[in-house]
Formats: sequence, C-alpha cells, structure tokens
Amino acid sequence: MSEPVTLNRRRVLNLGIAGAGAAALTPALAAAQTPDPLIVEKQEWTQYLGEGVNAKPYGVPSKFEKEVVRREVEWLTASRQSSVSFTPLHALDGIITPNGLCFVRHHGGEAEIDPAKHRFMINGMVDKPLVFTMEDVKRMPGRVNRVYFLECAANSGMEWRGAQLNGCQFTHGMIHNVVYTGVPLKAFLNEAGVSPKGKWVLAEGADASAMTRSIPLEKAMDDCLVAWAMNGEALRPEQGYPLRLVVPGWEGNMWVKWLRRVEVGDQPWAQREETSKYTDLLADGRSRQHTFLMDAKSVVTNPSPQAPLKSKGPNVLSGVAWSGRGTIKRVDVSMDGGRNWRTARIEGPNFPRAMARFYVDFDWNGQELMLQSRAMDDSGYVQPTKDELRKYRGSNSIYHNNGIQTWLVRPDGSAENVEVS
Ligand SMILES: Nc1nc2c(c(=O)[nH]1)N[C@H]1C(S)=C(S)[C@@H](COP(=O)(O)O)O[C@H]1N2
Ligand SMILES: [Mo]
Repeated sequence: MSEPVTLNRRRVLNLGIAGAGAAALTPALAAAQTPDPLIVEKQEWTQYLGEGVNAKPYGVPSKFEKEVVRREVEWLTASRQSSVSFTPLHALDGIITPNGLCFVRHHGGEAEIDPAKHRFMINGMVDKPLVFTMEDVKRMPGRVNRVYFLECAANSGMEWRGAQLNGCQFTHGMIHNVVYTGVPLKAFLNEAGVSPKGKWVLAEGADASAMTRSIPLEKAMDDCLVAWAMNGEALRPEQGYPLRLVVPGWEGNMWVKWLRRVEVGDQPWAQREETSKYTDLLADGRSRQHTFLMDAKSVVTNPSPQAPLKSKGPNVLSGVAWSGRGTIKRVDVSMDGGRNWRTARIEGPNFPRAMARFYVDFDWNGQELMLQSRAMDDSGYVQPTKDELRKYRGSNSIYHNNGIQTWLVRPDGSAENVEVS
C-alpha cells in the first residue's frame, strides 16, 4: 500500500459525515485524498429542489452513466435482424446483469408477442399433447427462482487466431447472468407423459427464425426451466418475452426464446443450429457435434481496455468467472502474463452455473502489467491457456473459446488486448 493519507479530524467534521467517526473512516479512505470542505460545500445540487417523485414511472440510470450501454461490433453486424449486441462487462459489478444491459442475439429479429395470444405446446412422443396459455403456465405448481449465466457459444469466437477486439465487452460480452423465475420443464413433460421411447426434445421459438434445438431428454428432465421473468420482472422482449427456455450451463443457442413448443422424439433432429452451426472444426479436420457444455472461463473486467487504470497506489482488480460444470471454486490472477499467480477473493453469492465475482486489492506503482485470470470449478476443471486450447482445437474454430485472456496495462494506465505465449 502507499503511504496512508493523514486525515485532519476537523476537516472530516466539516464534511458533515462525522457520525461515522473519523477514526473508522481512515482505512476506507486510504485510497482517497485529503478532503477539501470548501469544494464539497459549493456543490450546485444542494442549491435547488430535485425532480419530483414519479417523474420517471419506470426508472432509468443517471445521465452520467449514458456510456454504459450494449454495443455492437460493426463488422459482425451484417443485418440487425440476425445480429448480436454485447454486455458492457467493464462497467458492471456484483454478479447480476441489469435487464437493459443483457447482450442480445437473435436470428430473425425481435418477436413482438401478445402474451394473451401466446401458446406453449408439448407434443410428439407423449401420452397426451398439451397446449398452455401464459395463464396456465403460471398456474403450474413448483415455481422456482434460479440464477444462471447464459453464454453464447460464439463468445470470444473472434479471438481464435489472436487478439482482436479491444475491450472485455467485445471479447467476453456475449454473456449475462440473471435470476429466472419459472417452472421446471420436467413438470410440463410429466403432465403430458413422456413415452418410454422418448430420448430427446426439440425446443422451438415463435420468432421469424423459428429457432429449433435438440436437447437430450435427460437434461430436459434435470434442470431446464420454462421461465417468464428475469430479475423480478417479465422477460424483456429481446430476451424472449413472454417465455424462454433456460438450459443451465449449456450453450446460449439452446436457450430458445419466445418458446412455443417442446416436442419429444427418439433422436436429435439435425437442425441448422446443430449441424452447420454450433459444431466445432478441430485441428485434425474432424468436426465435433453436440458440444453443449460451456466450460469454466473468466475475465478481468477492470482494468481492461475500456476501463483503464487512472491512479497509482491502491487499486481494485475485478472480474467474473463461470462454469457450466458447476460452481466456481477458485480464481487465480496473474499480473505478469502467467509467471506468478495469486488467488483472488470470490465475493458475494456463488451459485452453480452462475457468474461469480472476484477481486484482488493491489497497489500499482505505474509498472507495466500483463493481467490474466484463471478459473477453476468444483469438478476440478481448470481454464486452459489459449495455446493449450489450440493444441486440440486448432484455430479454425468459432465456438467454445474459453482460453485465458491477457490485458497489457501500460505505464499510462491504458490497456490493450494481447496474447502471450
Ligand atoms: N427463438 C430464438 N431463440 C434464441 C435465438 C433466436 O434467434 N431465436 N438465439 C439464440 C442464441 S444464438 C443465443 S446466444 C441466445 C441469446 O440470448 P439473449 O438474447 O437473451 O442474450 O438466445 C438463443 N435463443
Ligand atoms: Mo449464440
């Protein structure tokens, strides 16, 4: 740590925060400057009345946060109807992604669905096919609340052949982590009565792309949810309002939005999204199919290219980690490109198949840093380096790039996406 800042007790009293006790404030302010009461007292917003209650019936962030928005990568945006926006991970904290900042990926535009007219059907190899209204869906017994990350399998897909995009929003922002409210898919399948021949289900969306994915029945009966709420309110239209499938720990593409149908069958359907897309070309020329699981991964969100270091002395490194296999057990951080590692502090709720937040309190004297983070989960899986990953996967892949990310932090505090080998 740098030299502790000496606090003049009288000046603290002048600030009007003496209630907390000057002595108790000293450690928390170790990274701050000596307060100047004159400046504090002149702040203009103490001079006039603020906006009245309910001026904004639906609250929005402060205008000073207007840069904190979803962003696109221009060369990835051939058409807005089949595109992706990215979560501003560098500007968020804690573990929950705010609804308005959750990245959006869709293949046929955002469906606008009247919930009164929406129907959810279970059909195929079942005793009795069933059709549910949204009201019926919400009357199902066994409602649950669960926090899960959703990561598009193409997250970090642009980085296979080397460092590309400057910012964790773009390299890692095809992920969000919210609390879902819904009912286990199993309850609907049991109600319809799955035939003993049933081995797979096909989930289908009601959007123009009619997104369809095959999911093993075992997973469907395990932890999949039929969800209508995220973070306590109705799903946002772009996230599948009024109903979406939640497929914990598995690739985002399977989380069918605007969910209208689940069909039971005895084999996978070989839809577009599980044949020509979402399969992985390997180094030896063969292709992997049905790579559903999202492996353990992490990224340092601060500092990062969009969030440079601004001050020497005490700083807080922050990041997120997640694993489709289970719970994040440990995150190690390196500041010298992977030579030395220290264990980060995982802070806050840490649920299986959800994002975990980590911190390292560190002191920066202006030296160059090569920041990396490495996640480990409770299955024993350790996040690989990009070189380790390429040995088996080659570099012609798009999906499932969970290699360790490196940010170079320069003496002026600016940061850049680099690779070390
Ligand atoms: N109906 C439907 N569901 C869909 C898609 C789609 O285009 N249509 N895109 C999928 C893909 S590729 C991903 S990564 C996730 C993205 O979810 P999000 O928009 O909530 O981030 O939704 C999946 N579900
Ligand atoms: Mo995706």
